[in-house]
Amino acid sequence: MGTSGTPGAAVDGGGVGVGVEQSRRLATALPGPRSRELMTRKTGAVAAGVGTTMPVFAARAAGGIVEDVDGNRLIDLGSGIAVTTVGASNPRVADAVRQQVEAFTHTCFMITPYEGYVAVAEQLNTLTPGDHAKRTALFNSGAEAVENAVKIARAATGRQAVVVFDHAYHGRTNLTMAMTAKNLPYKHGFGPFAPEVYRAPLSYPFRDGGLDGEAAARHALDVIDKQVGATNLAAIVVEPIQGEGGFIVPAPGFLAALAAWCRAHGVVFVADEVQTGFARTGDWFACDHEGVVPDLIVTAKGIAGGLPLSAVTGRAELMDAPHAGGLGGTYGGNPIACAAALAAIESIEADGLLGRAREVGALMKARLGALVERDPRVGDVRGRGAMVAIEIVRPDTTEPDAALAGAIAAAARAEGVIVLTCGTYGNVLRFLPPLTISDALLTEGLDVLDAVFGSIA
Ligand code: PLZ
Repeated sequence: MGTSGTPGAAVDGGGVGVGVEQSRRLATALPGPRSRELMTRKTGAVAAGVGTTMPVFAARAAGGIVEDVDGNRLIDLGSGIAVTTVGASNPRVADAVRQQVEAFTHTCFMITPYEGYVAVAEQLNTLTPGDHAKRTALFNSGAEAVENAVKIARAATGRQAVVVFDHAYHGRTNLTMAMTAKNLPYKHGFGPFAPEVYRAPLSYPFRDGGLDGEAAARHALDVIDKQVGATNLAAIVVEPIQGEGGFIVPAPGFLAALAAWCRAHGVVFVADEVQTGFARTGDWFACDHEGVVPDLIVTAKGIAGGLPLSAVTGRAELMDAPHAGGLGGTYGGNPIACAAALAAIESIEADGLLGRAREVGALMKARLGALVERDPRVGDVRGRGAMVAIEIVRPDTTEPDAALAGAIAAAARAEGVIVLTCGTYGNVLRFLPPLTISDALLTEGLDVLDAVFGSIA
């Protein structure tokens, strides 16, 4: 990929980053001695609440490889949770960051503005679904942007209630904890939570008996109508494909029916595309796939090639509703992060990463689909583009098997493949590699997974 050209070709790092060889290598057992030393320091210095999926410390990363401090090279099937979509150390992003650091690192956009912020806003206004007049505001994290979307919806409607869904994940701040469904690890002991947040049932084809999208939406809207009331409701916030909740793809028509109901009742329809956005699903945004046009769209993660940046983009009249000075923050739309975002967007366009996401997805779906056919412990394969997951169950049932999912992920990691889990029941293995991964590396990662399934009873 990148400057070296052919999508899917094995690359040595020249086109995807700064010289990290694109091959898996186990120089030591994992974790190696240097990582173990660092882990001891981490335990002594870092709050215990900050967890570690893989006790292996990174030294460098590029393309589809993360190299650790002991010289091990891991195949990255997680992109640092959907962030390094254009590749860790993407050359365009790295150059843009270097140039911006030399120009200036910070002025605070609210004090003396700069062009990069405006240019990112213009890009988002163009790239997000819908051709209506739009405005954008930039923030630092996904959670911060979700909170701001709620602030904007409340200011615009004069209403307070917010509806979210079963299995939702929206962040770890107080309001977004209230919006997130899962207690452990996100909420336990951290209440009280923000009021006026209500939860509706989701379309979850593997677990709702395959309700069609419209029926699932009617079910949700009935709950919303009876328990909240449209005239109290500022916004419905939904992930078009749920991320942390288990890569749950709602049945076709579910999102469109919710959006139509919102339009009819003056409710702001907010798409949280923090995990699904920026080419991950093979379109710029997951909403594009069904032609759903949200009133507000929240983005983060893949937006800036690894730098912290997030955004709320939406209808001009909604976005302009909060009073002057009502939105902001010291670092929101930091100039280095904005330069990185412009470079990441350029990479998605110049390197054909929307198409590449579909290729990566097709390869993963074929391999994981074969696993579903072959292994009764794999209940479902689902996803869109380069966002694919399998759900691990007790053989031939839908009963979640989190212990087995955890054991499989751990065994794959021990072989040098970064595999992430997710799901309300902790039984989903999710695959979301950087789009600059080669077919060869991706295939090798999936071979390791196959072997692990064969060896775990
Ligand atoms: N909305 C849809 O996926 C972040 C969370 C990891 P922040 N998902 C990864 C963890 O355990 O903290 C996410 C998301 C969706 C919002 C967020 C929040 O984004 O940048 O982590 O605040």
